[in-house]
Amino acid sequence: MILIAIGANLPGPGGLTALQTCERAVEALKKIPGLTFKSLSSWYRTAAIPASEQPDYCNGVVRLEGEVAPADLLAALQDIENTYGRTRSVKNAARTLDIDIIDLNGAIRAIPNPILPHPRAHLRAFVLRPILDVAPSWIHPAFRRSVTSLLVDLPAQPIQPWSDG
Ligand code: PH2
Ligand code: MG
Ligand code: MG
Repeated sequence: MILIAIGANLPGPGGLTALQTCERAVEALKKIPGLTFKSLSSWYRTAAIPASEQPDYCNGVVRLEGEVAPADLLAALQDIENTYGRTRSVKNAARTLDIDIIDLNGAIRAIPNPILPHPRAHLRAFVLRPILDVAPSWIHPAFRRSVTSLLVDLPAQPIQPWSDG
C-alpha cells in the first residue's frame, strides 16, 4: 500500500483554489506509470501546524498500489508540485501544493529523499485523519501502531471537513 498526503494553503496558478489544486494533484497521481489508484479521502480544512498566521490548509490522502523506487516516486511527486507553482523557501512555509510520501509499501528508510515512513506523519492529524478514510486498518510501519491509536494520542489539532466558504 502506498499512502500519499496532499496539502495546499495558497492559490495555485491561474487562480486555482487550494482545493482545486489538490484535486488536480489527485488526477496527476492517477497518471503515474505503474501505479494504480485505490482511493481518495475526504478533504479537510486544517489549521497550520505549527500554529502560524498562514491560511488554513486543504489536506487529504490518496491510497495507491504498485511497486516503485522511492527516489522515482519522489521525483514524480515533485514534478506535480512544480506544475502547480510550488516554490521552496523556508521549512513549513505556505505553499500552493505539497505532496508527501507517507508510506511506500511498508518501507523503512533512514536516508533522506525520501525518509520512509514520513518522519512526522504520526504527529499530524491532517495526515492521520484522512488515512482513517482510505486505510482504516493501516499500521505505522516503524512504530507498529494503528492509525486510531496514533490519533488519540495527539494534542488537539483543528481539523474539519472541507466546505467552501
Ligand atoms: N504541511 C506542513 C507544515 N504544516 N499544516 C497543515 N495544517 N497542513 C499541512 O499540509 C502542513 C502543515 C509541511 O509540509
Ligand atoms: Mg509536507
Ligand atoms: Mg513535502
